[in-house]
Amino acid sequence: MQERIEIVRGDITQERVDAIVNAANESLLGGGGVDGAIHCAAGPELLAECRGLGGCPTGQAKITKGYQLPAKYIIHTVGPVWHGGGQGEADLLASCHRESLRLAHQHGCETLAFPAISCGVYGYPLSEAARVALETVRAELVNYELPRIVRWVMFDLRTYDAWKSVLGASRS
Ligand code: AR6
Repeated sequence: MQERIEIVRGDITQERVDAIVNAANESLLGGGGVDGAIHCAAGPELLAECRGLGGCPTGQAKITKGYQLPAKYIIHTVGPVWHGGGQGEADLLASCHRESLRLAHQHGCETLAFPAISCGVYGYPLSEAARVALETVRAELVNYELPRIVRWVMFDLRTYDAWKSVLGASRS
């Protein structure tokens, strides 16, 4: 299982994978952070498709085309805002990962890239988010042959280190 999970540093908009995941908000109409970078790189047709989706509740996911991205699809998921951990944040973050994987599987994606959902302006603590993300994906991959590879693409070193240390701890 572990060989199906990768953690790298980089800009997710440049990933040559079948689908990338966007950390969106419930409007699905763009924003800052990775969402802004994805809309900018994919081009205005992405916003046009998103307008027809009618938003997305927290913990759910919706898929669009990738337009000008190297990725064929974008899976837009809405992570929880961190309120201290007592408002179902971990369940919602796990659901984002499960729903994204399910859509990737349904669309025959061999490769899927995630950012650190909720770890920017939504304020989720890094090591707790890493644990939820990695445990959820690892448990779900047992049920699916596809995606074959799930890669986290981390923009900054702190996030990369948090994911690496959770993955390393689970390997030993
Ligand atoms: N590639 C990979 N990761 C990135 C990139 C990139 N190009 N740019 C930023 N990150 P955030 P959230 C990282 O704030 O916390 C938006 O406005 C970033 O360093 O983008 O889920 C939405 O519209 C951080 O580790 O998402 C929502 O309103 C991670 O992506 C809200 O932000 C997530 O940070 C969602 O907040």
